[in-house]
Amino acid sequence: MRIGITCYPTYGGSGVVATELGIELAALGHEVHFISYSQPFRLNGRDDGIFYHEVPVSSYPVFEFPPYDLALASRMAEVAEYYELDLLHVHYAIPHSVSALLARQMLAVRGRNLPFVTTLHGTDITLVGLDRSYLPITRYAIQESDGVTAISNYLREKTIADFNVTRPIETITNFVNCDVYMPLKDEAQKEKECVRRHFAAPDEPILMHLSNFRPVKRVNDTLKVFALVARERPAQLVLVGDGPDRSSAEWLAHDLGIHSRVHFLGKQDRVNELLALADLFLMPSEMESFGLAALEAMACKVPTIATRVGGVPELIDDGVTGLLFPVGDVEAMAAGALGLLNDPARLNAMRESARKTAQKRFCANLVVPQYVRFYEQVLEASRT
Ligand code: GMT
Repeated sequence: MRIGITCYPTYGGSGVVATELGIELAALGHEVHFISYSQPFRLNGRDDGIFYHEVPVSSYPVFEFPPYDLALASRMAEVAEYYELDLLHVHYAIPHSVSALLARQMLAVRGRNLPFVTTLHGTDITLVGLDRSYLPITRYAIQESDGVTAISNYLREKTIADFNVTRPIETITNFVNCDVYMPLKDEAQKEKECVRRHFAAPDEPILMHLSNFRPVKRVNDTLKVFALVARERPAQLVLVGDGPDRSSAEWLAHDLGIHSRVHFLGKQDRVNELLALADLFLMPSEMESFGLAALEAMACKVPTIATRVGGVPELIDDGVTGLLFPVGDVEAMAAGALGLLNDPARLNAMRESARKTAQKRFCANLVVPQYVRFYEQVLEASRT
């Protein structure tokens, strides 16, 4: 198949899923065309079967807001025609599904069929999509998509309830490549120890957080949990990523007196190598429709201390592959983390279960074929 993929190319889970999906599809022999305003950050631009098409957005003095969604629709139609795409797959409904709808209509009048699949990721439904200025058009584009998927049952049900969507929505969960996200192999152990030494002494556990540092991630709760843990035993906290809440988190680390134990790494490539250094992952989010970062940690054999929100319970089995707590209950999260760190046998059992769950339920080689089957169904239906 020739598949066009559109996503937000910068830091963020939906862009990561879209990019990883494109890479996996290309590895299966499909031709993948990314159409976006910049190259998705996990692509290196030289992968076989993967092409990148930039969307130029002209700015004129008359435009207070340059219309990216229109430029995207034009480019989608152009790329689809030139490269004979079979379908488009857009990640994050706003505005991508609206642009895809326009592209489909532009080609339809020229007698060309271009079905599109919309994958819902999270705040496109739970936050932005519910804003009155976006809700009607988002609902329309979801309803008019040729196929719609959601990354968890939670998000699927939320979309049906809040958007009054009557068309079918299929749950296809997020996935992880378990050969890339994995505990470091023995031969890599020495190097791991070497990198680990940057952050922690051999007997100090490393707690890790990875996000785009937006308010929904409650990064300050990560620091508060860690401060309570560090009061009881030596430990280090590694924070990966960047975003609007980074500076307040840095100040809080200072105010809590833990800054010498907290490492802000900013945006990083190859997060798989960092995750594999951690003993516990912290994800105290206000909301997660899935929680991709926790899955990536699980695949690296790292259990997560998380909040019981959205689709997280579909990913983390409380007490088996991680621990779940109410949002904001930093004391309970710290007690949970300490309980595990002080009980190596229990922590090890949880580490094993985390990896096994990632492999058995969320591995790319199980989930990506579900997308391929879904594309085939959409193509079949769009021909009739
Ligand atoms: O909806 C968002 O916040 C944006 C999106 C992103 O691009 O980071 O995150 C969502 O999609 C991820 C990938 O499918 C999920 O793992 C995240 O749980 C989800 N975020 C939220 O629901 C807050």
